[in-house]
Amino acid sequence: MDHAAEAHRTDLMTLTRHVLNEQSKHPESKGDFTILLSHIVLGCKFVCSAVNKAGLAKLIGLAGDTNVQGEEQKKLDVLSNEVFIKALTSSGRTCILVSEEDEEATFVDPALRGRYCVVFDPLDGSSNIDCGVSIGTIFGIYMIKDKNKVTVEDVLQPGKKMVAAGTACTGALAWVSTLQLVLSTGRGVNGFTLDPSLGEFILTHPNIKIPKKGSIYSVNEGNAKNWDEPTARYVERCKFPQDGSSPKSLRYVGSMVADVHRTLLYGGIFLYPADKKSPNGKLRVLYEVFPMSFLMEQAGGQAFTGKGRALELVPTKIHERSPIFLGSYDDVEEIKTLYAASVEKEA
Ligand code: FDP
Repeated sequence: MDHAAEAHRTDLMTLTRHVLNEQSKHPESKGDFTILLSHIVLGCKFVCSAVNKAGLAKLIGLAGDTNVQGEEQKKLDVLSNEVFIKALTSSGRTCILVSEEDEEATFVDPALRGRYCVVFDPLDGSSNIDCGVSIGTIFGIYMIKDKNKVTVEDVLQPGKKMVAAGTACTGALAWVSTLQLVLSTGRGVNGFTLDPSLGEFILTHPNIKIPKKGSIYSVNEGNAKNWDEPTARYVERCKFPQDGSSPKSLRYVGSMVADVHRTLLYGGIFLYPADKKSPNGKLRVLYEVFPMSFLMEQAGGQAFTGKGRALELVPTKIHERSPIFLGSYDDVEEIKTLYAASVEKEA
């Protein structure tokens, strides 16, 4: 018997244990972050389970716009948002919440306020739900100084000020649906997989490092006719490399959470550039661009907006958008060079 392997198998590093270990490195910490995270995890598990149930309900013909009582059924993204808002509010650890689903920020009742601001997209990739393709949740966390003086400015902060970011992404392994949660608290990136029999996230991808250069590019090429020159040239180079290397493969799920999850694990680049129709790109700064850029940098990659480091952006409104290029260090470096050259040409 391999005792070392056996000991490893029975010594499970759950997400909670991992975060408590981290917490013990900060004697001043009171466990607030661990409590907050357990409420975020609840939201992530809910989204995964609701999406699985919806798929099954559709298969056996139960889904529709109305439920058995004749009431209109809530759409999954609306339902997921409600679960997140309620879980985060009741945690007693949050003060402002910004969700992709809500036009305005939610200010938590003063009696329930804590020190954290959470920005999130409860159900990213919603256009992929009906076909069972990977979707998930994206979140970023800021900390405020004074919970008695809370304003929206507390979340209009550059991404480099986030204290943590993460994603939860659905998938399937051997016909069993899975949920993988990736988390960074600013000291590297760790990946956890939900063990459905235990209901616990177990550390399965410790200390994730993105390959320095990748062989995949991920972009919606249907927008190519509206791209600017550096983006168009970069994608051309992915297909016809100038250095004699093999062309990159194209992979595009269309759920940012899934495309970035793959990029983090396999390397390469994910692009959602500006184009003539959307000069600011499509993706939202606070709860898409920032958390993903935070994870990328923590894993050794880069995130660039076409103008500068993504985490330096200072959003002026909560649903602001930005172009984004993120992934392996060398791949992002290449597109940075192309943008720098086009700025020089224009000057
Ligand atoms: P979706 O509209 O399905 O919610 O957040 C927006 C998003 O998905 C991202 O998850 C995804 O990367 C992107 O939009 C896909 O946009 P395109 O359909 O324009 O490619």
